[in-house]
Amino acid sequence: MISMIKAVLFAAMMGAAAPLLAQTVAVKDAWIRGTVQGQSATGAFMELTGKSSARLVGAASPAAKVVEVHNMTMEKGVMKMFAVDGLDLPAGKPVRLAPGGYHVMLMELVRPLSAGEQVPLRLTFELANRQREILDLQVEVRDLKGQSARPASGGHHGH
Ligand SMILES: [Cu+2]
Repeated sequence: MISMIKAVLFAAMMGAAAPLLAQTVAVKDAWIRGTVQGQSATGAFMELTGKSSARLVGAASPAAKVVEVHNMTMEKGVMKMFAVDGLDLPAGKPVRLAPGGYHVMLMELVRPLSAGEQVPLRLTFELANRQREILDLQVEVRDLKGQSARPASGGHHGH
């Protein structure tokens, strides 16, 4: 923790412009919902935990031309989905991106995504000192119901 703070302070003092490779935010249970032929968009879901406070401010993937952070709310009985400019991650508190709520939206997909494949996804975070961190992931595509194509590996009960 101390060394991380020192590293961040050092970067701030140096006025570093280049994004750091992410060490601040941990990702758990990331998955992308698989698509059918002709479907142009899908969602990526995961659990994010910041060691210190951070904000998810962007995402990108070679599988989609447009990637945005979205949220969903119920409005007069209708689910509405909209882009947000970021998602706050309070220090030490897991934040879930899950169907029906926050998600990373992949739009203008360049091809269908089938269960079992791995899709690169890059997340950009902004830290409390405005420094940006990049996190590159390989995210497993699951079927439409969110089931893994791989045999269950246990430990999938949430808390
Ligand atoms: Cu969306």
